[in-house]
Amino acid sequence: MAKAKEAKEKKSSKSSTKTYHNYIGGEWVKSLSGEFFDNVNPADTTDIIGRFPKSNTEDVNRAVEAAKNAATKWRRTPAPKRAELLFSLGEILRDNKDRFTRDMTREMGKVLKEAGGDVQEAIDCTYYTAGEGRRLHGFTTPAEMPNKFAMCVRQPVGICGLITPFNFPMAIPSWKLIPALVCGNTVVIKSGEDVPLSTINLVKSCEEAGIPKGVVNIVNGFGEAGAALVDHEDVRLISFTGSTDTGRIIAEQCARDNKIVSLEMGGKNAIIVMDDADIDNAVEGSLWGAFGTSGQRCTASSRLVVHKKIYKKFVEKLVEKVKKLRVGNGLDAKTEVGPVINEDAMQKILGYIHIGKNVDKATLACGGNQLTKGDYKNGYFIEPTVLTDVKPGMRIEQEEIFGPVTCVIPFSTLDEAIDIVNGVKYGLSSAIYTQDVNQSFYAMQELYTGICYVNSATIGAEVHLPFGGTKGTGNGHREAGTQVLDIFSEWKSLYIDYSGKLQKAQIDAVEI
Ligand code: UN1
Repeated sequence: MAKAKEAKEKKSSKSSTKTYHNYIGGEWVKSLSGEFFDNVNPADTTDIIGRFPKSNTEDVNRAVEAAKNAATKWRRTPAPKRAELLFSLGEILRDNKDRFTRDMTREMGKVLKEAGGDVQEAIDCTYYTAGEGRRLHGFTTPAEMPNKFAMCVRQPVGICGLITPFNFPMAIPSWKLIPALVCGNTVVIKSGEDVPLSTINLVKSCEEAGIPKGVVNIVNGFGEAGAALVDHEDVRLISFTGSTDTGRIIAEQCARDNKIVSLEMGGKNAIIVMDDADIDNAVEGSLWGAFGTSGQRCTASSRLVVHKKIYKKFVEKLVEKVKKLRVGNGLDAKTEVGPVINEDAMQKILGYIHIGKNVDKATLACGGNQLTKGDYKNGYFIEPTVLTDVKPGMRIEQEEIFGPVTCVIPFSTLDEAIDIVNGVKYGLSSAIYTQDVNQSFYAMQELYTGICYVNSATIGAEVHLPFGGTKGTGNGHREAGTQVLDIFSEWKSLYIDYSGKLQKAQIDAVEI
């Protein structure tokens, strides 16, 4: 277990601290482990948000049992009726947006505006995906024999285990939960250990919306709970967003058990800035893409691939703006860049800055330090950092940093830039700034990522388009859009022979 987390657990909770529980079978129940962990504000670790259960395998077993007991009734509930409850859920999320936003900023650190965007993404996902309750389209198609009908429908997969990360504490759980429910599955969620309150807020809203007992269950805690969910024989599907290392372990376990597994993992996303680009717009986009959410997005613009002709000017303008970014507690409306999530994350990011300067020998154009004084003293703050003169192949250019750090890489031709963007093991998001329609279409064709933007940063996906990446980012699935339904349902082909006799497909001749 992460050192920082252990420290959190050891910290004795004040008696006034609110205690939260797991939600299993429609009841808020204590963990059978009897253990708790403190959830702290990353901007001020003396601010303890609450005590959350450190769930064990037995808790997970109980949650899966509850999901199993609820499965048949929920599966048989007509999809439009399931969707009605989800529309109510959307209203509850909308009505509580401000409270959920503040809770999220307090436990996760992202600034209020962005936390509001996160809750909004959950609302959008809920309304959009609930609409599928009246579609969930299958198809009909001609049969090859006379007097025979053929069609294809979606059926639920069963019990789904949802393992969610810290960086989008409500949006990402909703991307998994809502389609799972509309398709007729029951779920057990293992919340991200740094952000359990936001996921509990989502689950409480499900309870309030009248989603039947046992359909949605949540266990809070660490790796033990996640592993127990992945290992459970009654869990048919695991949907995971998080690190590539954990995703690989999950995929291996799921392969052994023949489970369906959808993975959304790392990114090393890049923006190409062509010499004809509107530089100021490209700088604004880079600033937002690299330092929004303190760079803790799978879609973060962690590489800026800039044409040699405008490189110097671009770097000057960018660095000037980065130096002015206001770092602080996300609850302060003036803050532009919040803390990073915890001590481990901070050390990892500082480690990469060290590698960038001392091993890769890139130029540190600004930032590079932890902020420790004054208001920063109890938080995990890092100066927004720009490394320039970065070359393809350097570690900082290849590996996901997941923090407020971006690398600037010069190039000469569009093909060279595309090779740089594609030359990493991930393939989530990419972008190009250019005024030239031919260049933009060529880039859209050649950039091998799941998402590609023109004249916009690599972040900001909308819920009605598929989300996911190529290569090491995932395993071929897409969340969001209607494409997510292919994760949470399985196709069933139906043949109805109304000829009144035996007709053998592929064998009997049909008279024409
Ligand atoms: C993530 O970084 O894991 O496109 C999700 C975006 C957000 C979602 C990011 N809508 O940046």
